[in-house]
Amino acid sequence: LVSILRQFGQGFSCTMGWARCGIVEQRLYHNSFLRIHPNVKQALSEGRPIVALESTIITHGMPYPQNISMAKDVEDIVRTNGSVPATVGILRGKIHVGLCEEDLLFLAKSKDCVKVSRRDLPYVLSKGLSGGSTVSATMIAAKSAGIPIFVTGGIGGVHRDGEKTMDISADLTELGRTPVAVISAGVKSILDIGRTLEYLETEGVCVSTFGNSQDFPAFFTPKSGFQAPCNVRNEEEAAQLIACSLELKLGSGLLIAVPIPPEHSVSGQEIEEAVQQALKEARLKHTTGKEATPFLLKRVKEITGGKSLESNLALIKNNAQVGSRIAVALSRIWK
Ligand code: PSU
Ligand code: MN
Repeated sequence: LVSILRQFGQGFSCTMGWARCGIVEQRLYHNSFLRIHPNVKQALSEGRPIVALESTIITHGMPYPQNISMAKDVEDIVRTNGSVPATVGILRGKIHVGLCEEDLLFLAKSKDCVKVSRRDLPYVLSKGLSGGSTVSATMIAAKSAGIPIFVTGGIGGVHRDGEKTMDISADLTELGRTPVAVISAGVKSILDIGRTLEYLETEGVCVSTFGNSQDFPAFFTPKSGFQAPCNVRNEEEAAQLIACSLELKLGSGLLIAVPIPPEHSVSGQEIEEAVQQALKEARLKHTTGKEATPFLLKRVKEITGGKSLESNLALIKNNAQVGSRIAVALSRIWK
């Protein structure tokens, strides 16, 4: 099998083909916790564009049944735009890269799935548990499988009052240490966006907006009031940015922030009021640690009467389209 994979590797004119085969070999012989779906494996061996997707958004970010229809729609959008979707999830102690419909439904319906970040992986895997992968855990899985592009809705960040509580998402340190490009709609205003951008700078993460503005988006709204350090105007420029980072072997990730399409954005003031109320409730209830983000997301949704969920769905689908096209553009220049 190794020799077949090597021959495959020789068929590629470029180093990425080799690197991918190397990763497949490594997986077969060294990482018994990784399961790559046959469709994803085939796409990897053929050098086709692939987009990794997270699953905490399914298990902890949205209610059933919106979560399952979102997960399937996003995969379809990735396919329609030319890439192979690879949703990452943890099932019975294995990290799956690429989920079948049954697995997706299991995660969407499950009430006791763990929210799995980098620090949770050894525990969850060694105990044979199941869970949704956060941005940090999904980046690790994507890197292990050889997938450089990952689409999500929003990443974690420095929480408001983070300078006192030290509640800073592991997503930010992961972006500093794992070479995967994360396509998101920026950072939610439940977080301290200014400090999040500062932290990303410290971690050496290349942060770029996508489109015709350098305004860093705030998830539900296209502008956060902060500027991103970089801007790419289209999929080709985004792919060149990612290819450059990979070629330099910086070892760090990139954050490509795609603003929500204006027709789906919620008024900044309406969101801010909901966020303030949710934060107050979280403080009263002493909701901290990994429960903080899911609690705030749920309350903002309830307070806005479901409006935030509608925008959430629209922006994720938009990110999936952009991310899939970036993966296609990258596959042309980075083999
Ligand atoms: N932000 C969202 N929706 C989400 C998350 C963040 O708008 O579903 C999830 C992502 O999986 C992210 C995680 O990686 O929450 C961050 O959690 P924490 O803040 O506990 O690091
Ligand atoms: Mn946290």
